[in-house]
Order: sequence, then structure tokens, then C-alpha cells
Amino acid sequence: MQRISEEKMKERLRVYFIMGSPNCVKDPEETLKEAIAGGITLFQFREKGPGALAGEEKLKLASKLQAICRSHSIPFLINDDIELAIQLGADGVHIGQDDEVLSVVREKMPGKIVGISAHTLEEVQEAIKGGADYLGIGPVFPTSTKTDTEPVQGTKLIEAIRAASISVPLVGIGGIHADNAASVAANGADGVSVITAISHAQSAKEAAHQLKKVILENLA
Ligand code: 3NM
Repeated sequence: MQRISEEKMKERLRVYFIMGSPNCVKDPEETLKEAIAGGITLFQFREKGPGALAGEEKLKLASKLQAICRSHSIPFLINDDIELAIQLGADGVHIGQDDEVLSVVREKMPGKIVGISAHTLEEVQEAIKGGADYLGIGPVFPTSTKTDTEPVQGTKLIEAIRAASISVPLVGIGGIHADNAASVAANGADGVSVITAISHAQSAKEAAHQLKKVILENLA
């Protein structure tokens, strides 16, 4: 099965919303619907952190969120849990450096979107070799959503990737919101991945809309 083209992937990355039930102040389904109404372009179900659902409950919420994405033609990705992604027929997965080996995941999910987090140029090269469709680069800014991150790095690695003429689709992640997203796009990211900027916003719709505006106005 053919992989998504770089060009299409980049368009999908403009406003990449990540969420699980521990991130939500409102109902997760409502939050996702609002975010979609605001213009998010990609969604990742990441059920992690204090109070995260497991087993049947996790599966149920994933199915509901997948159905919402499907009815709005927003690709639905799952964080880490490859088996769940296969079981649900998700549109793809996102993995970290410590999860399953990328090339194995790639083989398990032919034609699906496979993304990976990368923190050094070496990891970037390995990810491309292993068949990643996109990279998550972070944390760009301080974040309290994930406690085991690498050190904050601003847009340094994103700039280095583009300076090396590497065209791989990528997003910045970590502490990004509408007020600081401009520099992430201007320095070479194809979009931004956010959790709290949308999931904790008074209006998820407005937050997504503002982020999209900033990204589209500042793409390099
Ligand atoms: N990964 P928020 S930072 C899930 O640096 C995740 O790889 C990161 O949440 C990385 O938008 C992060 O609320 C959390 O800061 C992003």
C-alpha cells in the first residue's frame, strides 16, 4: 500500500491536536468536536497520565473519538498502542524513541501514517531511514503536560534539519499556543502539535482557529 506523500503529510500537520481524557477539562468528545470545528487538521488519541483509561474503557473512548474524526475526514492516529491502532483500523500511530522499533511498526502498518519523536539530527536520519512519515520535534517550549521530556530546545533542531536540506514533514511540540507558534512555523516546521492550547482553552474551537491562522501566516 502506498504511503502518504510528503506534500499531503505536511498539509495534515498544520494544526495537529493530541488529546486523551486526562488532558480534558470538558467532555473529550465535545472537546474534539469543537477542535474540529476550529480547523484542526490531524488528531492523535494519547491516553496517558494520571487517571488514564485502560482496557475496555480506553477502547470505547478511542472508538468514539475515531468515529468523530471519520465523520469529518480528519485522520485519527493513536499514540504508542500499535495493537489498538490495528484493532481499530486507525489511520496511523505516533511512537517515541523508546517504543517499538520504527521499521517493525512500519511493516505492521502498511499505507498508514507513522510518526516518531526525534531529538537529534541522528535520530532524524534514522527515522527517515526507518520509514517515518513525519517527525515530532520537541519540546520547543517548557510544558507541564509531559514530565519525562528531553530538555527544552526552542527551534534549534528544526532549523538544523532545514539547514541540512532535509525536507521531511515535521511538527514542533511542547508548550505551543497561538502566541508563540509563529516562530515554530517560520523556522521550518510544517505545523504544530498541541495538547493544552486546545484541550484547556475556554473555547477549543477558537483556540484551534487562532493556531491555524498563525501557522498559515508564518509557514517558511
Ligand atoms: N511530547 P502541551 S512535549 C506529548 O517533547 C509531548 O516530545 C513532547 O503538550 C516532546 O501542548 C509533549 O500541553 C506535551 O505542552 C505537549
